[in-house]
Amino acid sequence: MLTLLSQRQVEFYRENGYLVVEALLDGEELEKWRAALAEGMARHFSINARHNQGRSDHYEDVFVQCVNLWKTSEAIKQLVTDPRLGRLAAALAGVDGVRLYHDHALVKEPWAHPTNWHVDNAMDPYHSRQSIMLWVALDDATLQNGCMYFLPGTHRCSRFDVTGNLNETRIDGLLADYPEWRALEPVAAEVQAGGAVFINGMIAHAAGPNMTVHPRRALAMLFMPAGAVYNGRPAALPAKVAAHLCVGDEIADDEHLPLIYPNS
Ligand SMILES: O=C(O)CCC(=O)C(=O)O
Ligand SMILES: [Fe+2]
Repeated sequence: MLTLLSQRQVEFYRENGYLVVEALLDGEELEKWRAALAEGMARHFSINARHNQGRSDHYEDVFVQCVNLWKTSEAIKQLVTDPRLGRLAAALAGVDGVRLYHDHALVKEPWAHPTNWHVDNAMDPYHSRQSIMLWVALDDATLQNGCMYFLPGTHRCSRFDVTGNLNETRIDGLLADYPEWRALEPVAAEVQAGGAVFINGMIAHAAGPNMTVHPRRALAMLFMPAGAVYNGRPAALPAKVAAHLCVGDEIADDEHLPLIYPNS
């Protein structure tokens, strides 16, 4: 596993709001991650309904998403709580420590629709420009099968009150709130299997449709800066964690939101 990033990579991330890293995983690790994803998703669907409950058909046509596989799969837990990944994320975000807010599997099936433009952290239970996601490609993510796209630099001027809507049929709903971004050229982030994209929680991003007959698999980790405080939006927090939080409280539940780095 790649464990060091260059100063140039850190600068690129801070300037643009995302960073593509090739070969985060070596070939053997990639196979282990793929097997863990298959096992973790099978286990998830043996417990949960196959369909994303409460979601419209449109969202189901965008991807199959499974949140918090680490809670039911020991194999996934080992991967997504790896302090080496937390250390890379913390270095890019410029924070002392990170907690795992949640993991999620994102599988774009053949003919899946595009992922609408959105801003992740605006939906999260804490607001921070240092929130960071690590999105690991378990298949080559290409222009054909739905790689991600970014509006570079938008992580510095996006607002916490505008999320974009993953559920509507228009891909560009987010831009109704940011008409000035219509002039920005999106950058496609193709990445080979085993590579990854670090994504600032406040950058505008999207993904294309899958125009191939193979799934596009990814496993992502949302890392919350240690010390982040609750904004009153429960989002994907476990209900029992949210029930004990008041707006302004630090979110520091070691059982449900483990400190990944430092992990002493
Ligand atoms: O995998 C995708 O298509 C998009 C994922 C995404 O936007 C996210 O995980 O926040
Ligand atoms: Fe996203």
